[in-house]
Amino acid sequence: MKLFSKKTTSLVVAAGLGLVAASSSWSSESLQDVMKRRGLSQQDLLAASKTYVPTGKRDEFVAFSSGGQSGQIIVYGIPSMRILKYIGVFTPEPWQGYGFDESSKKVLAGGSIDGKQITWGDTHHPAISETDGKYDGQFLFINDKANPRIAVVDLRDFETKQIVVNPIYKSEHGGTFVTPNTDYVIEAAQYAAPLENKKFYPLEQFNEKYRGGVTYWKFDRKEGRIDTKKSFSLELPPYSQDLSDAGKGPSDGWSFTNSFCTERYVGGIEKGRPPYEAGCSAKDTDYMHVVNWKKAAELVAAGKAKKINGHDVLPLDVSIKEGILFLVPEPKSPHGVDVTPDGKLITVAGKLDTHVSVFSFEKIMAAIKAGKFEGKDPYGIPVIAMQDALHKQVQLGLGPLHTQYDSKKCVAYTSLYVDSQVAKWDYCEGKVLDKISVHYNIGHLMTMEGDSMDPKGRYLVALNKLAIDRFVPVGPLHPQNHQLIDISNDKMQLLYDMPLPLGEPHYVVAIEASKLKPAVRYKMGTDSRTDKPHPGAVRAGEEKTVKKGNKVEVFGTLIRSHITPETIEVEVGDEVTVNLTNLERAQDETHGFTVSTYNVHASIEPGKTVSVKFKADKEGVYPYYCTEFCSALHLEMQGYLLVKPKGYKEVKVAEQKAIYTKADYEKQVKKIADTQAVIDSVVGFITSVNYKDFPDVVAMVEDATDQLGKMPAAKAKHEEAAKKGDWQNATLWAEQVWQYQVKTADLGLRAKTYLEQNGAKKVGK
Ligand code: CUK
Ligand code: CUA
Repeated sequence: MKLFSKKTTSLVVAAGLGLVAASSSWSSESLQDVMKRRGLSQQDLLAASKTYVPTGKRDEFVAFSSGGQSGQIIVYGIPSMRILKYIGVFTPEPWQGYGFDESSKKVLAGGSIDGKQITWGDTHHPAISETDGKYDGQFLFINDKANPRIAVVDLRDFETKQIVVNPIYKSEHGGTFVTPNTDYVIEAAQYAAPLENKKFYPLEQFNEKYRGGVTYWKFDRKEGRIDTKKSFSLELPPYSQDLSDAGKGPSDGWSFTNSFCTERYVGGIEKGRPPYEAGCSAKDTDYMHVVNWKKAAELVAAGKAKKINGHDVLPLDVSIKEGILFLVPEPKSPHGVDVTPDGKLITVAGKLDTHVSVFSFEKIMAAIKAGKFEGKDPYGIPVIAMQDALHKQVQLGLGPLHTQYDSKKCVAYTSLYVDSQVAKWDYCEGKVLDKISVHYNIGHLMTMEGDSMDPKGRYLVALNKLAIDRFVPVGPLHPQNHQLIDISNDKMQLLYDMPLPLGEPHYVVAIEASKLKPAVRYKMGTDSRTDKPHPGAVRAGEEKTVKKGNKVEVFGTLIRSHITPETIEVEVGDEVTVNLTNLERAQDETHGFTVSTYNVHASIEPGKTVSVKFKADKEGVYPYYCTEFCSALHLEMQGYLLVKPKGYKEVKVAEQKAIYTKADYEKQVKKIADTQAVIDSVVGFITSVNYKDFPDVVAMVEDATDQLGKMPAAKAKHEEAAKKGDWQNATLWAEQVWQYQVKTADLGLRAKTYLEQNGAKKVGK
């Protein structure tokens, strides 16, 4: 108790002193003084107060940003713009053991193409799962443009669960976009190529043999996985399909995909031909593809698809004959296509045209119904005249790219790349309402839930491609700049610049924080990548090491501050699998695990079971340890992997000499009694209040009970050793009892603080 209470009080005193010192030095400076000293304007102060989230308070929205070439997802809060997490998706992420433990390696291996593992990705568009066209906060999807793949992230634990490879594309861009109930995840191709894998056709046969397409990945919400067998694609002309969006409300069942380079131009400057950029933007218009995906799914179910690389593909002639595919001309090399929240209009941003073109779904349907087409494209797809489909064209400025919607009716925001501006405009009346400059060269922009049927307004994030002079220089490669803009008033107000230090994020989606319901722990023994019980899981006391031939499998556990087992003995050449279950229930009590030089790492959150596997191909002594600072004795959370030479004979070594005496033992026993008093008082407090109403506290109490449960065995050992006068073992086993007490007390004190801060009430005895 002495040690314990001294430590605790001195810590409290130190913290108190620190606080006093800090507050006195700042209190002499007024807000005015700070403004003057830092050169801040009233406007700056207003902006700061709109973004500042004080300690203990939380953000209103959570944003999921594409990590661009990092192959990851970046999670941050709005309005604070504080980064909360990186999610490894197409790229290994060491902290979370992603790509360094067995189950996550399997997820990454799901993204292998032609038997080759690809460990990077060019992520572009994240999408949050929807129910009735509204964000439901359950799943997240993202695409990889470079290697045509999409990934599924479960928002219960923010972990990547699945990567699927598109079997017919070589690149893709128009993904991921979900249908209003997340029945399908849309992914459109980008650069046309032969759909059969590994088949060569010369560029001269571009028009005949190269194809684009759009894929509808069936999402099985119950399993939380994409069902590749029920997924299908539409064969499309080689038109460089680009961004896509799903219809909603009245347009549900349809989807819209932009294109560029419908010239089908093939460059080749080496052969004296004008370059791609010239040939691909020569025409005044490209095509928006209008697809009836609901009917397409029925056609596939009716056996009208043909298999390419084992995947159902509806051939062009079938789609044309069945009347599920139409084209609408759209101005020159457009970029974003964004359906309005009410599902009635479709905004296409011009890129090389200063207008956005707003198409009417109703008009498109009327033309289709009346069979009113201006002609056919070279592949026989009916083309609806632009004026027959157009609702309005609005001149916004140079380089319109992407559009998002406000909670206010008819209000949209479009990014202007060349002008480096955001335009606020009215898509019903067709007029510009406001403009604001951003820094610099904006790509996507994003409003809160602004691509759903229920936009929340409030904030807009501009995803700027260039940061130039905004931040302290860090070399020729600059960070990206996400700028937060207040859109709650008529005039937009720039609030904050956030440097994003990872890849070029293309798109970001943000959801109300209250809609996310992530777990704080796993059901004991869960494999988080399969969501199923892990075959390597064991409970406390069941730890074992099994050796079969040259395979050694460890079934171990982790709990503050102990790894079971503490030694793993193998022979050179053995294949070693270490399964570890984190027995903790308390929130945030993660342990990590690594073995020196074997390139394995696991992050094991409460309840999780993870396995790492390696070949012990080097004789020697390899420490393993916990990599998360989990407790005061975190550094002592260690063990040794002993890799012995083949046929090694044990050598008898003299026992370590005893160093502890009877006096040491008695000191330990006194320490144990004192600490028990602390525990008793904490337990007294906890049980005197309604702690059972606080699940977090219940979890801590369960963990504490676990620790206490280990004490009797250790206590019996120290008492028995003492009886024999073996002061060495008696002292060490008594120390172990005290370790269990410390961990119990640590949990108890945390529970007590939690209860005090969260308004626990006294309960009547
Ligand atoms: S794209 Cu990058 S700015 Cu991939 Cu949505 Cu438009
Ligand atoms: Cu467990 Cu550090």
